[in-house]
Amino acid sequence: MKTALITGVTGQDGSYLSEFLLEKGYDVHGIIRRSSVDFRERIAHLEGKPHFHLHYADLTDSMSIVKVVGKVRPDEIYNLAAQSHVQVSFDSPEFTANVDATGVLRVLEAVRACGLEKTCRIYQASTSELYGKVEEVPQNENTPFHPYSPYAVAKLYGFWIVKEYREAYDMYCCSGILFNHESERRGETFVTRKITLAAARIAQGLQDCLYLGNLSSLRDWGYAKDYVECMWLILQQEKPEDFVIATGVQHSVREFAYYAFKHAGIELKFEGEGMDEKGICVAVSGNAPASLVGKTLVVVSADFYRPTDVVNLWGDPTKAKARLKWDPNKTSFEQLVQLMVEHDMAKVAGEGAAAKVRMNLVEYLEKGIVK
Ligand code: NAP
Ligand code: G4F
Repeated sequence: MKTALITGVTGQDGSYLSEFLLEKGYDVHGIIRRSSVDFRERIAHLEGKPHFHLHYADLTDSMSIVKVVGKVRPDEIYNLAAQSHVQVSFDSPEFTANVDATGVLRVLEAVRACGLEKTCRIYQASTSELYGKVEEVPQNENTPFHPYSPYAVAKLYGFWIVKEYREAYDMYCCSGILFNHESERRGETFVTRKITLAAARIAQGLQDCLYLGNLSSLRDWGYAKDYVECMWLILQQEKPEDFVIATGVQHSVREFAYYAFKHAGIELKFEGEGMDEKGICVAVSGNAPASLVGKTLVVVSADFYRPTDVVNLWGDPTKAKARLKWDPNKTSFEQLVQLMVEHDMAKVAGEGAAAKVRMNLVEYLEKGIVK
């Protein structure tokens, strides 16, 4: 039985990767951080399983990483932990660098300190944000990097230190340069999930309007569940190499919003330009309220613009297709939007029902019916 250690196990990718590795028969260890609320929704269903173990550690704390690596002695490490929100990296650049740059070095050094550099394979979660202010489209393994946010600059260090340790110490460590991948487990402040949740809430009368930033930004969006397989495949190759993981298909934020609202029963028409652009409801279907027709449901707000924004990400997955035998189009853009909206329609309906029960309870209490 192989042993894997996952940093960032509570995140979107960490949760899918844990499921994937458990199914492959791995003993899976994850590191978690102490928090005042125990909020581990994405891995709650795995806790208590015989081959799933959690350890407290933090990527900003070298000793904690050394202790876990020394205790678990993993065959494979998947370093997914990061302050992963690009906009937040402008507000917390130093913390972002500490986790996303120096944190990678701490993991590599922990492996060396524990004498595992010849046996332990390391996957580093690199990112298409490295291409930043892009110098060519689509982007492949040879496209020059031009990071365009504190997050991307920190991740660039992570990429290069992994490459350096591979060459200097002959370690099996490599990067997956993953383009955006989304899912029903995506954090709620990333643009796709923000949109699918808002579309569901607006369709169910629980939200009036969605405020977004740059609608023209272009992304290559894939399904996170498909992408974790690549992380594993990258570590199963004969030689350690870096790979671009992407679908090879590009869409704008505006298009994502259009299709998400459509799946929620709301037809949008976008009018105006730049900060004045609006998404107006022109028709409804299914259970979406007819009263939405004619209303402005998407508004552009300066609050969600970034000091520098990456606007043209489009990956070329040729190498991954050929060498990893991986299918980048297993889940299409349309299927991705649909599965996220369906999930959020059900989630919001549940929340709506729970909110109604709470409201009824408050009314009963006020009327003295329930004490
Ligand atoms: P995510 O949902 O934001 O998860 C990030 C994980 O990192 C969480 O488990 C978080 O723990 C953990 N973490 C943050 N700071 C930490 C610290 N100081 N010590 C230990 N753990 C820490 O991110 P994701 O979408 O799954 O992405 C996984 C990785 O891939 C990240 O490195 C991200 O930068 C990279 N990436 C993501 C994408 C994408 O489109 N999703 C694309 C390219 C690369 P808490 O739960 O305690 O916060
Ligand atoms: O969903 P986003 O916040 O993702 P972003 O910045 O592309 O970063 C994600 O993907 C990277 C891979 O390329 C990862 F490395 C990173 O960890 C993270 O997972 O924003 C996507 C685009 C941006 O251009 C942003 O300006 O959407 C634009 N956008 C427009 N309105 C918005 C909004 N982004 C957010 N988060 N919120 C908005 O209201």
